[in-house]
Amino acid sequence: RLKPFPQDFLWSASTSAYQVEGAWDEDGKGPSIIDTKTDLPEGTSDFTVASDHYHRYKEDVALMAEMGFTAYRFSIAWTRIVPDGDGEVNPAGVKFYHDLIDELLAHGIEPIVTMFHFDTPAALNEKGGWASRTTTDAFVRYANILFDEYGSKVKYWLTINEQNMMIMLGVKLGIIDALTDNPARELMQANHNMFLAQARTMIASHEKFPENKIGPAPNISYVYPASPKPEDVIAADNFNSIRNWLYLDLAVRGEYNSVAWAYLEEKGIAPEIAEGDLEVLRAAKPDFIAFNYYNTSTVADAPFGENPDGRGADADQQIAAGEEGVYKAVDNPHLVKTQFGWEIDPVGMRMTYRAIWDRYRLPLIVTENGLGAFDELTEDGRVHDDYRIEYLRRHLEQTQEAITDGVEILGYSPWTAIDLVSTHQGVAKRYGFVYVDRTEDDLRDLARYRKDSFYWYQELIRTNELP
Ligand code: BGP
Repeated sequence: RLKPFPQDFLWSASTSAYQVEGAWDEDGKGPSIIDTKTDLPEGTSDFTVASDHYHRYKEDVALMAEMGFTAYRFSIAWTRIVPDGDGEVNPAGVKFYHDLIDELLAHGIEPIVTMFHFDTPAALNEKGGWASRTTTDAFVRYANILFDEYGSKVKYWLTINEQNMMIMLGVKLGIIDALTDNPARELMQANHNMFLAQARTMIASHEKFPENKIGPAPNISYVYPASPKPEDVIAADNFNSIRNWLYLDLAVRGEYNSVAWAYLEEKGIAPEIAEGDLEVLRAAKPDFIAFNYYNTSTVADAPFGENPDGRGADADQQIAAGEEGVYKAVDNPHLVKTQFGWEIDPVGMRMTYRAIWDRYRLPLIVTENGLGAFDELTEDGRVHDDYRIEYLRRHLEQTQEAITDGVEILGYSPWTAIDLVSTHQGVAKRYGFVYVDRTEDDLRDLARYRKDSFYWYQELIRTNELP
């Protein structure tokens, strides 16, 4: 009954530069805001060595090839290419990504490149960060450098990773700074400026390389009402508008949806829109929508006068919080959680595919999905991560359901190809098909070990069918 995965389906996995590369100050790389953070949020590792992929990329690409990857999603560190964000270009940084891309292509692996994954150049941050249009212009220039260097080799481009999470939770996660005394307003200005940067970048890509494909990569998650109570249903719709559609409507249609705009105005945090901005936003069209999916949200009514944020300290990119008068996030009693408290909802992924497809009718690529767990390396050098296989299998079953529902899906790129450092929960929270031997404080030898999920994914890719 289920439709098969398309023959040319992109079987991939993902990483991001600052979480996997290490070599944070080598070969002319400038500091990003991740590198200059001195007071890291609790539980966060430093990223100076990470998984040392910068020095071991050949070994890592060989492992990806062994699994049979037909694509690999990674990000380029802006400050390797332009160390201070908008000045001189660093030839050694440019060369590193040529080498990586060439290595992938030599193994028949299609690169899927994220241009920006949380690592804003520190020098631009000092000049006002994303709330300043200096950063918008600098990004567009950087993007053009990337197209000129790699545009003839790289067909798939992602502009900005999880812009919505950066804006909603980035300060807490330590991946963006808010520098003024009205941070919520400042972040919404940063958001607007990022969309302008993205729109101009999409237009530039289409002009320079019409055959290449480019799109946004937000984190999208279906929102359930906590009950059929009409007030809960409205709360779910509100949260959906400000968490999901605010971001995708701007990326795809170049407009603020009316519910989100009313919310921004009411809060006094609406961005300043300069003349001509909306024309630029509307002129840009993505070729696909990439999205990261970990789980759904469930929300209830949040009456004024009651504090709806019952889990403020636990909130992160997958554990929603709440806002008085808007929504209150609650646990979904029908779902179990990972070891890190994230609900697991494969059917919600099918709903997410359908919701995005229904609203925009653009092909989709999953650029993250996966299970963070405390993996254990056994004495014989294996990792028995049957829980991860189960997680991925159930999400891929629902992906096939969505394909059968008629959704056009181009590829699946789970988080992560190899173990790397979590955004805010350290080295012990692992996602990879390949185990990297290090702990928080002890780098050991950073040796690579194939997990059981490695062989499972290999079999899946070989047969193009779920084992
Ligand atoms: C997404 C980010 C990734 C990644 C992932 C897992 O929000 O795009 O960079 O880290 O979540 O999150 P974590 O590392 O917090 O478990």
